[in-house]
Amino acid sequence: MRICFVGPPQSGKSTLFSAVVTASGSSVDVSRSDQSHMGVVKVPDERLGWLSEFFNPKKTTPAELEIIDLPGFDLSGEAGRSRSKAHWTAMRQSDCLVLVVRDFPDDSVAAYRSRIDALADVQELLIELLFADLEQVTARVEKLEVSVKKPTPKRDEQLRELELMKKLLDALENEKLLNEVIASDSDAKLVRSFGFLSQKPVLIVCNTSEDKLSSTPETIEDVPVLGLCAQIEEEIAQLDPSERGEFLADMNIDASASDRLVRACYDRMNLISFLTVGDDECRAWTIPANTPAVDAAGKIHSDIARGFIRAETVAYDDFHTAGDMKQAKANGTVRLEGKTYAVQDGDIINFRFNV
Ligand SMILES: Nc1nc2c(ncn2[C@@H]2O[C@H](COP(=O)(O)OP(=O)(O)OP(=O)(O)O)[C@@H](O)[C@H]2O)c(=O)[nH]1
Ligand SMILES: [Mg+2]
Repeated sequence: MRICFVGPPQSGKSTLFSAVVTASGSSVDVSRSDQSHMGVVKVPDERLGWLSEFFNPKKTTPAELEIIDLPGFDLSGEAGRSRSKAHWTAMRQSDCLVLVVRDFPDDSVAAYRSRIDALADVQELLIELLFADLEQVTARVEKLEVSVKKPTPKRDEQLRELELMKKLLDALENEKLLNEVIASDSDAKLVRSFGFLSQKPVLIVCNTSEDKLSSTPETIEDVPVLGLCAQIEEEIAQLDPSERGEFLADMNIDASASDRLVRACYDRMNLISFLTVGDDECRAWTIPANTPAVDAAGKIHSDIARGFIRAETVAYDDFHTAGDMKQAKANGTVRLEGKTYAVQDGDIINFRFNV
């Protein structure tokens, strides 16, 4: 799963990126030729930490999230930069867009870009996503209208797609984001390869000054907002992990932005984690909510899905309360689930399979 930072120039995207990547202890921070950065962060999970202490395995593997940090660009052309093709592609290939807007005063930045207006920035970004989709959909409609005139074996399929594309075109022309319009799984499947931007889950990061943190709005344009101070977060990330807790408490912040951001993206993307445990490895796996057990098994290995027999499942909380597997079984909290069982966040699963 991949998230992508976008926003106006100098809004603090790279500062936040560096904070999140450093805090995660990840060494991956690749500067790419298109001026973007790529990093991998661990998804914080207290449950995995506890299980790892309990089982003392050779290896502990947290879930991971990829982050792309794109350089900002200004719609007004003030900054004289425009998004390159590579940047559009990076956005289309992401699973969640994080719009980072600036809400802090800074003289050095002010010289570069004078406006501090989070609402206007968000509105412009959302419109930008919409226009990018409009361009793609328009081109697709034009192409399909030509091809459906020919009696090819694909004609029925093309007619179906054309009907859907016209619906999308109508929505976009009325400034409706595609996530409101593409509702059914079959429609979503039909358009998946386009990577429409206004269809993606979006989260706003309001990069604000310390004194304004508590007054960050909960939503802007109906999109959830995470308020943070990127510069402070970067300082926190430089600290030794053991000192971070105290620092956060002093600042009256209950988790570092890195943790909160990753968690918030997880929620926006409707993702959950299930856990596997043992002496060799304790591991968290990322799946979409409501994934059937057999597909969760396939995440680990296609053989486990193919030879699926049962998912021996216990909720983390039940295991934690019981203290060990024997007691969890005695408490009747260890269940044998079938292929269609919808895996729950925090399920500890042992897949029984036979190939
Ligand atoms: N006061 C203050 N300054 C910040 C904060 N976050 C970033 N800055 C400063 O703002 C400037 C721009 O930060 P960057 O993180 O490079 O911004 P960016 O969005 O990556 O910029 P582009 O990639 O050029 O679009 C730098 O001088 C940062 O030190 C913050 O939370 N508070
Ligand atoms: Mg940057």
